[in-house]
Amino acid sequence: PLSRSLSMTSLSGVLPAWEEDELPVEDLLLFEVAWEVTNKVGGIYTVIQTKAKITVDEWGENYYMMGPYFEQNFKTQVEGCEPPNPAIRKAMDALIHNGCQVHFGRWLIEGSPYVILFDIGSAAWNLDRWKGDLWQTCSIGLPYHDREANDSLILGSLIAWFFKEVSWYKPNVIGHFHEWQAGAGLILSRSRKIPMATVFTTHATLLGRYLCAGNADFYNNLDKFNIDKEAGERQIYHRYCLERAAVHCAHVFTTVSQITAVEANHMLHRKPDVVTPNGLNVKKFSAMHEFQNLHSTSKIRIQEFVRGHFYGHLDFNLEKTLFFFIAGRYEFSNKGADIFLESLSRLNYLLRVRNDVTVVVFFIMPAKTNNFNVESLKGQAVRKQLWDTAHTVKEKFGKKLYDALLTGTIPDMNSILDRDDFTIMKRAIYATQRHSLPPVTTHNMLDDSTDPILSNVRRIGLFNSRNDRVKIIFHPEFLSSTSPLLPMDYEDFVRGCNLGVFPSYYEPWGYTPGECTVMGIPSVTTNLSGFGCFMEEHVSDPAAYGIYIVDRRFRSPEESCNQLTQFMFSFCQQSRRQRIIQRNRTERLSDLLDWRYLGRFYIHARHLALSRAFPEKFKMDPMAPLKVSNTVQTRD
Ligand code: G6P
Ligand code: 1S3
Repeated sequence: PLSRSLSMTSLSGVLPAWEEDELPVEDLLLFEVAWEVTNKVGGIYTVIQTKAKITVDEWGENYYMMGPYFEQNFKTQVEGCEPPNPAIRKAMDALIHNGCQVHFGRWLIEGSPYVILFDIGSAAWNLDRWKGDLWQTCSIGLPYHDREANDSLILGSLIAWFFKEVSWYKPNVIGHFHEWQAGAGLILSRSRKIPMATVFTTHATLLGRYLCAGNADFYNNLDKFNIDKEAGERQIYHRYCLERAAVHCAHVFTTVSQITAVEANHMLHRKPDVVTPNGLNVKKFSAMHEFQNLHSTSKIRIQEFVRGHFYGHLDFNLEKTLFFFIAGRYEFSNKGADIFLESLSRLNYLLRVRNDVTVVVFFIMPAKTNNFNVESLKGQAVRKQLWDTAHTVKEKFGKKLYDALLTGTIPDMNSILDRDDFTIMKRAIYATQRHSLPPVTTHNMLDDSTDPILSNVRRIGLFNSRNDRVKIIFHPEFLSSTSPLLPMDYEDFVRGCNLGVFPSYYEPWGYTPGECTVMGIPSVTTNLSGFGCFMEEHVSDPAAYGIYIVDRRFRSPEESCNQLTQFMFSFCQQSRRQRIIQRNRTERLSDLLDWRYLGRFYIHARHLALSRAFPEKFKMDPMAPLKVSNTVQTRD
């Protein structure tokens, strides 16, 4: 068999089954709360946005997402409408009559879930009172200068108030809260004894993220950190308290991977009840070759960009050029950009001495910039000018050729182009002369001298010179199809690349390699990322399927660098045919990442929460066997 089966038991212990008639969702309301509902900040947006479809399929009109209201997001992503449920309307009105704005509508994503969005600004005048309430209830004090924590308290207070109003109508409610920013709502609802079942999911722990970024040997010292002291020293003690209190108030606590479950146990002192791995909304093409064609068309667009960026230095063969990329939140060492750069410098050496392949590497990580730089824009303008010149000359050439053929003659090829044609061609070629190397970054960086990627590029000396076989392009902004420089959205860009490289040190799940997988693009991940561990557990030979897992757990950084270099070098040694076969195999793993299967863990978490919150009404047999239909098998 090409892979082992994914069984629900292997991930999170035994998943008990419910009797079919035990859980009538018509009598239940499900509310999912996150700061990133209609509001893209990072990975949690992807979780709730991609999961919406399967949740709406299950819950229909009884499913509501809740988050902060931002006018721009509402205008562009939400279709306002009336709540169909009178209890929701009345609860909203109670808040509105007290001067707080609440908005309702359908989020225009797949599944069109209902959203209830709370205007933080309209309720900010309550902040001091609500801070007092929080202090009285659980002795957590928030400093005035932490805007994010204050906003999360306002959101949480509004949400707890809303749940209180809903509870007058006595529905059975499940509240699922994501990450510490939604934690206050859970803490306040529970402390006010509102009858509801609660789930809290963490997508990373606050301390884990900070400690890893600070270069601590995190995983070997998990049990040794003095967590209160560490949080205090980083001035995040109050946030940490919100996170930890939410974890302990919830009926059910979940996180996105086994590795983060271990981390949470140490950092937050509660073992997660369920691991809820992140899925994707996988779309299958009816024809297998379809995604290969998409790779080809997107790659042509990236090649066009590269032609412009390297104008005057295009002495490498684009047919023998591979495109690698790293993308994500700009956390230099957490996302593994540090070992990636070091490995690229080694790869550059290997390719110079042993291979004729060129690798162009894109870093897509947003940093502070002052717009595109002139040199990059000029590159695309020069390319466009060359294209226009070639087109003009081709038109004239074609017309003369056509006229000659009409008169039954073959024209003299030496005189078919006149002096003017040569002049405009020469001028176009002269315009491609440049006295500087193609730029490493596409934007004017605000912190150029201290930027970690640029500092390391300077250290290893990868400046896009002619001798280098590894070229670097740092695009410090997320991609957009409306960009004047590289007009592609992220999905098309990924499709056009050959390899995604994500050698993270801190990565609770890691969507980027998963997104590559479902598009049939091979990727590098690590055994410190939730995704990497998940693949290691469920696929018998991940590398054969284009999932290269760097060992960052049991090897030194030097050894991990060497392993990453070897992965990239052997990838460069593959023939085109081998790459095509490998992409087919990568795409076959998509089923493993589909919410249609991974959504079962969320269902389980909700059932468990109901059985704990309302044990008389909702019973769950922990020893009941797992249903066989929950098993995913990859195709051979
Ligand atoms: C797809 C297309 C082929 C193309 C290939 C390029 O498979 O169907 O027509 O040649 O991509 O693959 P490469 O790995 O060189 O980017
Ligand atoms: C977090 O976002 P991040 O990139 O800061 O949550 C994501 C969704 O669960 C997860 O994929 C990622 O690893 C975490 O780090």
